[in-house]
Amino acid sequence: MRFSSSVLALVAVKTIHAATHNVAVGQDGLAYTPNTTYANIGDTVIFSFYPINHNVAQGPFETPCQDGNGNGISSGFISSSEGVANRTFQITINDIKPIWFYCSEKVGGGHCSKGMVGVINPPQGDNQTLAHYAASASNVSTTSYSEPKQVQLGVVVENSAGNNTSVTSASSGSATPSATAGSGSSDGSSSYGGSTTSMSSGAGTKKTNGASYIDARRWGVGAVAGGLALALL
Ligand SMILES: [Cu+2]
Repeated sequence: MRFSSSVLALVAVKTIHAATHNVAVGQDGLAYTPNTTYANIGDTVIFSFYPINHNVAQGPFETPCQDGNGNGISSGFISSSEGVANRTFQITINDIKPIWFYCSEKVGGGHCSKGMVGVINPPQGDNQTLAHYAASASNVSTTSYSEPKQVQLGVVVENSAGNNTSVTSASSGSATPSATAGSGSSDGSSSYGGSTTSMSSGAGTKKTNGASYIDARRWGVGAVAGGLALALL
């Protein structure tokens, strides 16, 4: 009994000390910054997206720019016209296996081929390095890229710090911009026109694609729940 309780204690400590790692996507050109992350089980990795259009897709080391069986993490495309996007992609590390990932945007010769690759927990003492992965990727034609999946093995979360706003970003609070954004005139709720300090939170609500927005909200609920769970720990 004594033994098992100390195991439990260890587990608890490990949970409490779960860390958060941040990765900027496209902030420094066609790159993830940092491109290598060392994360423990239970840690969270948060990807923040910069212009113009990127994603994070996992695939086997042997076949860069391709998602293999398609069962790995996938952020779906997240775009920003300026500054950090108003959505992030977040994953929780469930084991310490390497996670090789890339951007499957094909514009400009293909981001993956241009070096937009990264890894979480690269193998140690192994010749599978990120440099090798990138070198192989540079030879992959965009016609061979896997089509990006939708969100998988992670959540897309509203990023209130995001400023992906177009002309008239409303101040209406990030949580419920919703369908009205597209349909226009009717309710006039969140007064644009007038006023003042356009916004406190800076939570821009992107109006262009309602579909993925709703999706983001849906995932956001899970994230909030996850956050609560963390807080309870
Ligand atoms: Cu990209």
